[in-house]
Amino acid sequence: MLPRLSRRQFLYGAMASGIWLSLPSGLRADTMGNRITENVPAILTGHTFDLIVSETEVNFSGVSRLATTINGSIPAPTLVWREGDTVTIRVTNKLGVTTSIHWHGIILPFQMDGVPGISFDGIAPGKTFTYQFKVQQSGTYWYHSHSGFQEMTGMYGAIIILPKSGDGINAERDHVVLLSDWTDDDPMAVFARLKHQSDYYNFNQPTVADFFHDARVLGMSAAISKRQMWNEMRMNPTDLADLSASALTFLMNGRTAAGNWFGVVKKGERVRLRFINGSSNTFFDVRVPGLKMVVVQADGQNVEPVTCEEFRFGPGETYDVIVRTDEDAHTIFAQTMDRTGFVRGTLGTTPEVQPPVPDMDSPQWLSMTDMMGTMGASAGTHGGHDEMHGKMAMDHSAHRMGASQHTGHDSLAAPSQLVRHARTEYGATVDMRVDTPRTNLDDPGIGLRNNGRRVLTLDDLRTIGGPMDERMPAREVELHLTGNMERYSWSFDGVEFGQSTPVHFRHGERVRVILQNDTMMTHPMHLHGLWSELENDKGDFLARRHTIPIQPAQRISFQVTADALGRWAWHCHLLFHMDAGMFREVVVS
Ligand SMILES: [Cu+2]
Repeated sequence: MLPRLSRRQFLYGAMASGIWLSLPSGLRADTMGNRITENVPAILTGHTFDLIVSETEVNFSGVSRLATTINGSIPAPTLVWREGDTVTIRVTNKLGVTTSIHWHGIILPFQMDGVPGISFDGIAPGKTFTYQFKVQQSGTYWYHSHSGFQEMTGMYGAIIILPKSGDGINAERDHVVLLSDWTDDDPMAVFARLKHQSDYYNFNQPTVADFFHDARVLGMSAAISKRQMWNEMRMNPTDLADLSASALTFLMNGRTAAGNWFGVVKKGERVRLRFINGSSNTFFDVRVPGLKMVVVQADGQNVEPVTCEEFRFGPGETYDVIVRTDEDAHTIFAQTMDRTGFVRGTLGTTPEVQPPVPDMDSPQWLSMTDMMGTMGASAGTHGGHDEMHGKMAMDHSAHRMGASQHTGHDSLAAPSQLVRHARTEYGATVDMRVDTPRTNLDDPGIGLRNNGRRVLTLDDLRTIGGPMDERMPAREVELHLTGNMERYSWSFDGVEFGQSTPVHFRHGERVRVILQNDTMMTHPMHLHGLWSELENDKGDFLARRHTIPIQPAQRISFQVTADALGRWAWHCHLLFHMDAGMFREVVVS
């Protein structure tokens, strides 16, 4: 029984993964006591790797399409490196356009980082580029194209770096679980549609029935003001994702939900699952129903083990968890944040056993908290989508007093709470400014609040070993994540990448970066080449990350030790946000 599968998925999902399965059955890496069990992509080990970028025919939904692949598979081969080794990766471009590969989360010389226009010129058609660098870290990472929309059409794969001297994480079984999204449409056309109408793919629009529900619960006048408020803002409380299941098929290790990726485990085993969100547009909420997950690593860095039943992660992020199986089969369930779709796979002793698949949760509406931060919270925001009672003035300047309540800090021990909107935020590229941001990191986010499950939050994370640098930050850099939903414009401080100048870090400095989200969407912010050390609002170190998700109306900070000279990219990892302008160059000099 496959609940909630669309007819399309049901009919075609089963055949979906078979089309290109002409790969050599994977190699087995048997090292450090952890067994990496191959499934779909090849597993490549050693010091030297040859990767061929080309177009390959795939079929995920009943129609054949050309994907952009590495060595012919989706996902690309899993690369297994060893900490301390120097790796050489020859990438040959057999496409008709320039390509690139970026090693996400890997600390390396900037010329090897793989961002065309910043690190290098890209790899021209017919050419081979040789990446070479020393591997200075261990853990779970991934790689993907940084050219055009190639990542969205299949160019992503896992990287496992084996620690030089053990990482203290014991597991009898080890599986990569790489989640992604796929569209049958030309991504360029999808992008153009979003530019034209940003809620084109939102099929959870408020309906007449919703209005009468509100009228019943809140009273007619409150229901009218609630609707008016959203209309005046030209925003939509259900805008949780730019692209829904109407445009996307969700994949687990290259399989659709119906294709049901299978990972072999024995009953009672300790299993390490290396979750990678390699999607271009999708936040996933992940569970193994019935089992507790012990999170042992975030973004490749070991954390003090924390037990949860569910976690949310966005494009770019990785989490390693340990589960102990207690049945012959368990479902891995990943539903999208907007609750329009899911993907699932099975851990089990044999593929024949089919564990139950849960229903998706129902979608929730954005609340005042998601729009205005703490002021919204004090206006009463608890559960459901009934919190919009009363008419909130949408002239944000009325709330400017939020900023003046906080006096400036003369010490940099804790991040500044004073909200500073740049002059460039007052223009047509920005449709919303938050003056009373929330700094709480223990909020799991919309749709996960009070759902009866123990959901991981950023506040739960503690990287083992503490910060890489004990120095107090020498200065603060504050930037706001901004956008105009109607124009589908995304930016830092209202400035799209094309108009922007680089952010400068002095070589060797310890600097605090404050990001405030003045939009209604969660942005997974990825800084290349340097670690982002997340802290709480008191300045206490939490976790070393390469990608930090920032919720609507949230203000968070991290510290950076600018120890890597060169030019680096810093951007939202939602592919279309990056392309629409939420991208900055960072120069360390
Ligand atoms: Cu974004």
